[in-house]
Amino acid sequence: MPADLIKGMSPLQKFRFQYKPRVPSNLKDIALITAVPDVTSLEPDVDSTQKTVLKEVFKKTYGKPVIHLSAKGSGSKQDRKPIRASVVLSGGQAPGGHDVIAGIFDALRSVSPSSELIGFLGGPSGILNDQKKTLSEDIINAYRNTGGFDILGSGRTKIEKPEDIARCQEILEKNKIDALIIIGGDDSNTNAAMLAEHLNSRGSPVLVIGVPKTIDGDLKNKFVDISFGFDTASKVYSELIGNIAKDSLSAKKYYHFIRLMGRAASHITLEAALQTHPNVALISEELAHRKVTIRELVEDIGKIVIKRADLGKNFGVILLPEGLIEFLPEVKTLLQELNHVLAEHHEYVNTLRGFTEQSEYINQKLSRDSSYTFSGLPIDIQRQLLMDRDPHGNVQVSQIETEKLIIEMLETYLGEQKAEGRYKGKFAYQRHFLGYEGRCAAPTNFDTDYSYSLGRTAVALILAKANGYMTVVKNLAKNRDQWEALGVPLTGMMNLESRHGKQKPVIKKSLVSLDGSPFLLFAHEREKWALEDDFRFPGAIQYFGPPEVSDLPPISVTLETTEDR
Ligand code: FBP
Repeated sequence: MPADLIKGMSPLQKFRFQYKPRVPSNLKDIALITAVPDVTSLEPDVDSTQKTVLKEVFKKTYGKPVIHLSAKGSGSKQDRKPIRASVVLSGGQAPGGHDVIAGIFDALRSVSPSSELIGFLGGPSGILNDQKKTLSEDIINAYRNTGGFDILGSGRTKIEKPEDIARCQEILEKNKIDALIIIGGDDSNTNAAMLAEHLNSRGSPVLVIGVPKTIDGDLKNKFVDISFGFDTASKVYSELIGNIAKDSLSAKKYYHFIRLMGRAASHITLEAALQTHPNVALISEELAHRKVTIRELVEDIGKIVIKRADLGKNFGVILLPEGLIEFLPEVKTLLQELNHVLAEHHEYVNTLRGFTEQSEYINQKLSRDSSYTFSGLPIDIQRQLLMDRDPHGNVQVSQIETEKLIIEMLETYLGEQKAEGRYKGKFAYQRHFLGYEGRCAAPTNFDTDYSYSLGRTAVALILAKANGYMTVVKNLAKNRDQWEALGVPLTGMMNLESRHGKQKPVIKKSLVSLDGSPFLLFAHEREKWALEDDFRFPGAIQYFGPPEVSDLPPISVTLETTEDR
């Protein structure tokens, strides 16, 4: 048996280890970096009332300046003491996490070969339980340029209660750690800001730095072009959508409904639409803005299906974002009521046996309109809205099969149209959910270079004694040499939002902007895509070959950073 053929790693795995991430020029030599703070402090983009509250909450860390990193230092290593840094991966996996850690590790070693990097295991709970491992050169080398978060594991425990924040201080100080680097999304970075404030106000020397991670693309603002992981995940999905479109075009017998991950925001769906030109792509933010009901939405899709049938086309590709259901006005109201009822009556609800009893009880507590909406949803979806909650009580949108709901209602609508002689086609479908397929893919060259640069930036910020900062690498649509690394105070990205009925300071989530170039371009083209089958086939991620193929940034990032700013 030729067992050697399948022994060990795949050829790509082996070659990928040899890839040397490219970094912006101001990050090339850590010894040369000098931190240059802006002369003015960074104010968050909120009204004066919100600023007053933020100043009160973040007494020590509010109003710090942006820190620029200049490569014009002296190169002297005299006062470079070894650093003992720690790192934690928080939340959903995103391609590039291992490269952030490799970037931190290499930069620490270039500060001093005696520097150490401690990784907390299994996400933020690893800090609370003091579960950790020291990352050696061998461990790091085994994970360079690979997907996944398996070097340490990740988790969704939130460090926000005062006792958890105090416990973190205790663990970090007990372990003599100089800095904690939190790799996470908007919530984890919000908690990083709270921890930074706590440590500073208690006179602790430990620094906290956040790194922007999430495939969802909703952690971006005038400083952050995009979080790491978005590029790879959306490229994986776009490849698969292109393949499905080709199948649909060849067999001409199915409508493919493809639900895409991305939580509330539709950035992934929009990027995938720009990459592949589907017949229909639903953008939740637009539907919410137009206050489209489920019935109207189904009719809009149905009209396209009917027009295509008139052209002899009974097939197509329809993309929908996983958060869609939460944006439809009647479902949004229903969810708000459900959250309220569940919060108020959760102890009693937990004593009820099974879904039927629970839903009957809760239904009585809803308003007439919401009760009507709830009862009209398929049982599976009712169950998911009631029972599949994450540890924080949020609906787990990735578990809700919205496409099922739309397909069921579409079949009814098309049946009615057929009975009235307005539809002569045949409707057969396939359902897909693309999410977990993309979160741990081997990072693209873009994500590898970007993530590694973010890791190096974190160390440059530790050297600058920056506490409560996010690592930022800007100008991502340009060549790597023109990328620019800097540190931005986390409080400068905050606003107040209502959480569980209370106003809370949080890092502002970015939804798809209906005035932004990516959406406007999509809106301009979509009528043509609906009927003409102008599919685009991005193909598989290329790790080698011409830069025009292998180094491309996401289309939406190119559009936003070159035109919108
Ligand atoms: P983060 O916001 O933590 O980066 O997670 C992103 C995400 O992949 C979402 O797109 C998705 O809704 C969610 O995680 C799924 O969560 P889980 O991994 O717990 O199933």
